[in-house]
Amino acid sequence: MSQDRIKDQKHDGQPDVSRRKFLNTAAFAGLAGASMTVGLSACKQEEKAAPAAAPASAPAAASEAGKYEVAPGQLDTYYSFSSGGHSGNVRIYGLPSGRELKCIPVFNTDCLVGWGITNESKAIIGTKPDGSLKYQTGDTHHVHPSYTDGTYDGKYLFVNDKINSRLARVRLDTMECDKITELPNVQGFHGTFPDKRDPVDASINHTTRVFCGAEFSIPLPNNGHNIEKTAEYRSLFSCVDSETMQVRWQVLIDGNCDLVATSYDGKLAATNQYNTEMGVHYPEMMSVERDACLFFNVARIEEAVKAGKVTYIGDSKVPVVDGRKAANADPKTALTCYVPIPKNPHGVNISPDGKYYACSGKLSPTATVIEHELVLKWFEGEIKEPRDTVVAEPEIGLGPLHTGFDNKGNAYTTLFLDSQIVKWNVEAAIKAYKGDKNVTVVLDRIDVHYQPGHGFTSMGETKEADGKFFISDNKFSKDRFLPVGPLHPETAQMIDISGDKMKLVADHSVLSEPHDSIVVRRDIIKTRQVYNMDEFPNAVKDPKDSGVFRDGKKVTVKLTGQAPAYSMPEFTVKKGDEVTIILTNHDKVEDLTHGFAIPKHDINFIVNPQETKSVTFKADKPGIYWCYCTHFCHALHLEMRSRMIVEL
Ligand code: CUK
Ligand code: CUA
Ligand code: CA
Repeated sequence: MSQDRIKDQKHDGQPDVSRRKFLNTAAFAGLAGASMTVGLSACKQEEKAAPAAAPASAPAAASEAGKYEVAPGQLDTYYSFSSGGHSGNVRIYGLPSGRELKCIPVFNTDCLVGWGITNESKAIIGTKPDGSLKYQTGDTHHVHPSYTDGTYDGKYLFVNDKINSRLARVRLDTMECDKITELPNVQGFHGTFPDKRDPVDASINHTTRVFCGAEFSIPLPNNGHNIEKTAEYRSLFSCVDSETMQVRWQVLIDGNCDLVATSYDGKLAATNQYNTEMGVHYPEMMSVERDACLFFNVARIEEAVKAGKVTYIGDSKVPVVDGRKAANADPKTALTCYVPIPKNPHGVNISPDGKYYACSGKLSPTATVIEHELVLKWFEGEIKEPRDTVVAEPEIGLGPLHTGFDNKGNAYTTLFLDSQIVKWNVEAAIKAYKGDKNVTVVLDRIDVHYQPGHGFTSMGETKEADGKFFISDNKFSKDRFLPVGPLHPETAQMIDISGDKMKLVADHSVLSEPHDSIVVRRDIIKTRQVYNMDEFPNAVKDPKDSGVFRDGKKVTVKLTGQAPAYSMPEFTVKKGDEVTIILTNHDKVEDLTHGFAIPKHDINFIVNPQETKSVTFKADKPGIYWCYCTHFCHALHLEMRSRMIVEL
């Protein structure tokens, strides 16, 4: 694959017609073994009947181009919130323009704002006893906002960290992270989804729980014992309280968790499982024809927790209930339901009408449709086999991963191996599954560039899905943008899905390496323009309160900033002091941010209007240090300085 990539690389600005070969499907067929080959040929037959693919890089017609343009001075109609992958952050861009708006540091450190440098951000990320950060890296895959009654309420955004098994919460009024929780006994925390309403208390219609799936199975507890007993490795599915951010409970399961979806009535959470084999190496993980989509009965789990039918793992105080298959054979008392799905499925998404879950096959060319009501019926004992909850399984193409929905009953699935998006109709697929031969299931296909992972529609994960845009988050961009060296950006391609045929209307470059995004109508998001000084207990409310306050070797320096000056032009500390600087921005004007950097002390952070931040460091180098404003704020921005004197 890497050789093909190099061979296909063109730097002359001309589109390379052979580019789609660079991850050729034959190689993957070999990898996936016999069942993939079957899938491959089956799909090829179907391909003939399906509508032809759009021309590879058809530009939007000239007359169309202006339609998606956001003119200077105009605002976008949507926010897109996007995970930053192993950048550890969350990004915001506008749609349809693709304008980059902000990177929110979450699990990473970021000297633009001082994330991981200020005391306040360190307290959120978590520190070791010596005050240094507990973790400095993260891998964000899935971002989902809080819901009220099935649609976004603009309050919070939740995002996972796969590396260190943490869930973070971002406040949407300030677009800053305010809490991070580490999940006990979990590795590879991957999928996450908040509930869309409270499943237990019908009077509460907003997000109260955030569900978190663990992808990797480990010895429980993971303390050096039982390392070779791989058949006993297990994963946990966790529920975090959206307000306190405490872990409420966990479910011990067979197999693994990958992505997570929640139902609109709050009754079920679902996760796709690609490793029901509980294999340790990938050939084992591909050994069975069907893995599963696993459903959790939230109310029953919480009853079991209440009734004390729980265990505890290691030092963890989080109650754990038993969701393993053998313990849940009787549907009427089961906490979990394992629905068989072909093969190493990836992605589980619920349709905006709340009726169906779509689970893609990844190594099978199919999407499996599971009916929500039928899963509930299985839990009531009215349906015998979990597999009988499946109402459709159309063949849609090779390497299907994630599905987005419009408001007309159509699904749009990314096909990683085919480098395409396939549009298919859910009700038609259900009819075809029942034997109706006169329905057209696959309605359209379009090439994307290249190898799409996530795909999502505007408002598509809410009951307000509007059927306007589908964004294909492609894993390879190769020749689509100016070359920037061996590491390429990714492409978020914008497709107009409002008509019968999909239309590729924009290539947006995105910095490596987003996994998932959501597209939110702009009226839902209500941000603050400035902070409120009273919210910061350590605020220096009056410039007259500025000064150097000594308590033995501990020194607190209180400062304010108002363009173009800090309240003290200089301050003096002694060598060996532990210095805490508290800085309050007294400017009230929107967008008037100040910075504060201290040369040779590795200090760099900002304070936004009316905000207070603090840093603590050792003053161990005698001399003078010009603390300066890093953020352009005023005609006299360069003059905005304060002299730190460190005496011998
Ligand atoms: S996983 Cu990345 S393409 Cu983390 Cu959502 Cu499917
Ligand atoms: Cu204050 Cu630049
Ligand atoms: Ca498998």
